[in-house]
Amino acid sequence: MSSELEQLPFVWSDACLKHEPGGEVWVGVKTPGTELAERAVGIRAALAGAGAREVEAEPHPDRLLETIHDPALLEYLARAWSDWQAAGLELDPGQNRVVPYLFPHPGLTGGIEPTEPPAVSARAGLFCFDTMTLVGPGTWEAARAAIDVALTAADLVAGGEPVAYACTRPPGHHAARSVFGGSCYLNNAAVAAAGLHESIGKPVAIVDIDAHHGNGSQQIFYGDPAVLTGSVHVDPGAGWFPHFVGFASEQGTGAGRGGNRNLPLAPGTGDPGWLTAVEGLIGWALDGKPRAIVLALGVDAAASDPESPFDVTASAYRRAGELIGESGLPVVVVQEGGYDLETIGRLVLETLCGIREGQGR
Ligand code: SP5
Ligand code: ZN
Repeated sequence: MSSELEQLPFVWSDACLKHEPGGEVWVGVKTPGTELAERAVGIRAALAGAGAREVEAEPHPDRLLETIHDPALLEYLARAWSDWQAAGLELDPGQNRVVPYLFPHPGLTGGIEPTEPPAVSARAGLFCFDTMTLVGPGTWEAARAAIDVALTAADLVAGGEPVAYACTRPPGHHAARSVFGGSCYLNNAAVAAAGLHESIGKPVAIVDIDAHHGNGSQQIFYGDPAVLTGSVHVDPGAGWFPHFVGFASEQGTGAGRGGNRNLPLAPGTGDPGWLTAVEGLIGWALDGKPRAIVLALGVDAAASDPESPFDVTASAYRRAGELIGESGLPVVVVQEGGYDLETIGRLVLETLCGIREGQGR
């Protein structure tokens, strides 16, 4: 048995397996789900096989979660499935997941703040920004458990661990303060950052290397100097999700001006271009003198991944980990995307090995 990750703490909750997306509605068609429980199972197997130490997630109160998300979103998500069922929508018209059908665009409301509609079918569009992020019976329990996973990892780092890994599922970086989407419901990395700036100090930097722009983390902290947010991702201007945000011109506002950095890359980017961007992003974050790093680790930039057009190898993920580790800062690693079940465990493992090496351990 390998011991590459000997004693590295990875935080786990069985409840994270309870979310079953049940598909993704894309251009009106229900396609198979991509954000599957098997992802977390594959990661767990790889880390256990490398000698990492599994830590059960500790329940945490809602206090930090409520600093990140609008209470209306939390109340909605907690009841979305039971309300959908109670409204009979599961049987008539026969939809076994919560799916929105209209959205209160600013152009529809003319700038009037929309209120929560009494129709359950309409309510979904007030809180969800796409049609691909469905809610079913286990969704809330899993999403809330992922917050406990992230906060437990943040506690371990606050307690002196140089690095802790949070096996968060569903992922979180597309979830903004009052809306969810992109296979994400609650922003695990943002809540971990809130925990860290309370325990370790400000600022904290979120470094997001998922293949997609971390739009939720950007939005949550856009005007907040306590958390720097940086993301390297496939260029939304080249036709990629989240399409409307993630451009280099988005740099923060007010007291948070200069505190957001986007490095969009062309589809097809491989190791050299991706690693140059990752290194640049880490350098930018370190210029802000953070006290800790939250690594929003999506491994969907890998060449084998079905959801992104990047061509990144496992050894580049290891090098990215080294660069993070060489910062000398405490690191909470929060799982975001990564959809190739064959390679997801190895990609996470390589990244964590890199962090350890970079930290000189
Ligand atoms: C956390 C994360 O990596 N979320 C990624 C969400 C991006 N999904 C975009 C999907 C765009 C449409 N793809 C068509 C495939 C239909 N199944
Ligand atoms: Zn992604």
